[in-house]
Amino acid sequence: MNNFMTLGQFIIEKQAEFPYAKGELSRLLRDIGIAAKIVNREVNKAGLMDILGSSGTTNIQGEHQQKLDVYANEQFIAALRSGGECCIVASEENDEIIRIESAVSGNAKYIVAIDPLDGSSNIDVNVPVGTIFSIFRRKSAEGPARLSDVLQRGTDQVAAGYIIYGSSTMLVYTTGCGVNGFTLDPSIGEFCLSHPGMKMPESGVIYSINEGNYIHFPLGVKQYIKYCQVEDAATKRPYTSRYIGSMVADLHRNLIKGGIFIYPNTAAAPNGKLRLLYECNPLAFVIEQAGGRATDGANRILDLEVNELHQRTPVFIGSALMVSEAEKFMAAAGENVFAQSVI
Ligand code: AHM
Ligand code: MG
Repeated sequence: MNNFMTLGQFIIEKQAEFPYAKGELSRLLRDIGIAAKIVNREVNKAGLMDILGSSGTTNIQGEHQQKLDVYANEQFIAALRSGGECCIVASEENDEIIRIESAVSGNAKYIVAIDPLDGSSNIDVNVPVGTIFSIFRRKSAEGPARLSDVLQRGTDQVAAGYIIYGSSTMLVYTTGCGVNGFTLDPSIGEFCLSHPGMKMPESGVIYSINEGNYIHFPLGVKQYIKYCQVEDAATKRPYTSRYIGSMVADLHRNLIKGGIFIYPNTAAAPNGKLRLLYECNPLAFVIEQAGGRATDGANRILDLEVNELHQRTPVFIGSALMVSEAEKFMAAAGENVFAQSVI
């Protein structure tokens, strides 16, 4: 007998705890797991194939898309389409929502928001990248599902998670009852439960922020960074600075070791860079379920109103005590957080 549990077995076991569950969410999670394996295979052999480099197209944010982004997007959409449980996909790589007509006629009730390949600028230098996903129930009762079904608050998510394609590949997800992590065993092609009941340390010694943008940061963030760098034995400062440039990888490390990740607003980008629907909300759900916190510097991410598909938000996410400390600096800096003063 094997003493490990595969993702498929785990999902079925969890479903059995909800006697009225029809298995639709379980099948949806299974579909995401299948697409993740296909993307993982391609990410791993990216250096061997003529798949790197620009695909020559640009996404709605005006960012350069790379071939693997496009590939990952296609794989996840194809898996969700053939699975039949998802009626709309909202993707970072698509300007508009993607309606899955066959699933609509079959009364599919789930909506998936996805960043198919986060950190894609790191692909061609062998640095970890990730996939982020968020799952909602559609709100409208009949007719084709629509954009308003997608624009739901983070608190409405029924499941969310990420896949990290790193030194090993992991799928980490929550359905609102804690967080579980599965490591891909390439020898059997299965995600196996390796990190049950993941808990984020209340505090840590790692801060993750692109300090190259320091000059543009709000005053509160500048002051918090200085706080991280001051010597203080009681709080184990100075902290360690770690920034990979793939949010999934930075958060995954901080989830395990304890730490804070900040991508703030700046004068030039008043809403920050990262997207609410398919980056910040799903990761906030996971981190909160692991005991951490996620805010925009003042307000809980999961409570933010979602008005646009590709809406951005500043994000302060990680160990609960560290996020609270950073928030104090933001509050103390007052309303005019865009003050361009240099400390
Ligand atoms: P992407 O989805 O286009 O890859 O952008 C998101 C990424 C995050 O993974 C990462 O934390 C951030 O952008 C890095 O941005 P920057 O280079 O400005 O620090
Ligand atoms: Mg992204």
